[in-house]
Amino acid sequence: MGAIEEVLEIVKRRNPGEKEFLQAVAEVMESVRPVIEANKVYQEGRILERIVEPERVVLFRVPWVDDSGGVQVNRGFRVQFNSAIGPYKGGLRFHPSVYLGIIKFLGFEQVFKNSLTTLPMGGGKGGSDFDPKGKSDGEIMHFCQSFMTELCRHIGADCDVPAGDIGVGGREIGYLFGQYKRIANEFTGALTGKKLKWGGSLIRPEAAGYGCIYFAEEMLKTCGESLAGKVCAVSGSGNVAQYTVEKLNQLGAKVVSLSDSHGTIYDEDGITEAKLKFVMDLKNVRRGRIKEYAARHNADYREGKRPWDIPCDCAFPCATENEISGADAATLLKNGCILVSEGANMPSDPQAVHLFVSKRILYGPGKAANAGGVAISGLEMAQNAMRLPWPREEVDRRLRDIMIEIHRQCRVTAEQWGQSGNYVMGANIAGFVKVADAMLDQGVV
Ligand code: NDP
Ligand code: 2IT
Repeated sequence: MGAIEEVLEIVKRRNPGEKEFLQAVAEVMESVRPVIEANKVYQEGRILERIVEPERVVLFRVPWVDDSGGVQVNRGFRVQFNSAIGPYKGGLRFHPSVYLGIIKFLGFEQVFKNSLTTLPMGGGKGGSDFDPKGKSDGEIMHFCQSFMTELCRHIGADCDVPAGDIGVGGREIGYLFGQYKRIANEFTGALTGKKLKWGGSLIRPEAAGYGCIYFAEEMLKTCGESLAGKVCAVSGSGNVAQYTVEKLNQLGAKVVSLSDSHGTIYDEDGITEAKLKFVMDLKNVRRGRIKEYAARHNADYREGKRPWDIPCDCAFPCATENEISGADAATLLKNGCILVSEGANMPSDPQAVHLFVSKRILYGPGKAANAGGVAISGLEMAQNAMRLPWPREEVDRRLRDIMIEIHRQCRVTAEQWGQSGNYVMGANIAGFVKVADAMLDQGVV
């Protein structure tokens, strides 16, 4: 058995039932195969066996009291995956589907994503199976305070810095930060995604979506194309989807879809700036369903459906993992889609990834294309440490430069390993080598 197969066997045996984690590991292992075969030092240092094992997993009880006085109990997680190149860094996800396998897949992806950003950040992820849907502000606050009461002993500005992800935005980061500050008795950058008036960074809310589009622009430039005039399908309607649409509009593209966990809207006339404002109010303030958009703006609503059968030039999955199946990918290709840039983490299943890569479309995997979010979190950490905020233009310029650099690393690395244009290989190998070399330098730890 080869080194890669052996590691995959160990991972399967040690992590039974954690299918998203196994999926993420299998993809990275397949990509780094030639690097491992060409560099005996990685095998001698058992880098693969070490890199698939989180440095620390914290699992805890989160008890809280709901509005009717009932006691509720959720599970909290923080997976501190790898600190070879910096403090653990990565978001928190509050969603009923959360279990250890989801947090481990996200933490594992984060290790390589953070490595690609060029900033000194290790990888981690956390969250809870708490469902924020239908909860009052008070219930969200009580839950966040209980969650942080335990989490606070495991994090810190130089140790582990959480941020948002699905179900965790500015409101939740506020409650979490308030409780952290109260218990730790210090105002430090132990969380990112903070609001502007109390330590946040300009452009952080926009960063994942804008970055995903900057990455798409770079991919299109390699064949002399641009986003102007392109018909674009976007999934999701949360933080990443909203700013993906905003940037696409600014660049002259036409966005025709958005979705949520209940269904998809198809607006052939395009989701203009004014219509996007409606979506932001609907999702961020009123916390309603995307279905309302259809009635208000005379668009199609497709209950229970995803956007991938809508004809488009470019697709931007910005909702969740495995939201593009092999069959969806085939439909996108049949309809002439030439580019997929992933705002979400691992939104394409392995069959979809295989199709995109083998048909040689411009396919930007999440760990490269959505790295703008965590990159600006890294810049928020820098600003907090300096106690100096940077202007909007400066942060946006740095975001663009970072996305250009990630794109360059992917291209050059893929080329170097004889896989020209394969952004999956490029991202996985470039992300891996930096972390693996740091692990070798630091000995067997
Ligand atoms: P939000 O909570 O703001 O929005 C999530 C969106 O995805 C909502 O529209 C939600 O619908 C939909 N969604 C969530 N789960 C499912 C599901 N199981 N099936 C269908 N739709 C679903 O999260 P974000 O926008 O922050 O995150 C979206 C994706 O981007 C995630 O994969 C996340 O990991 C990734 N990401 C986020 C970054 C960030 O900084 N926030 C950075 C990089 C990546 P509904 O409202 O019905 O639940
Ligand atoms: O998946 C991700 O990169 C995020 N949710 C953002 C993490 C962060 O620390 O900003």
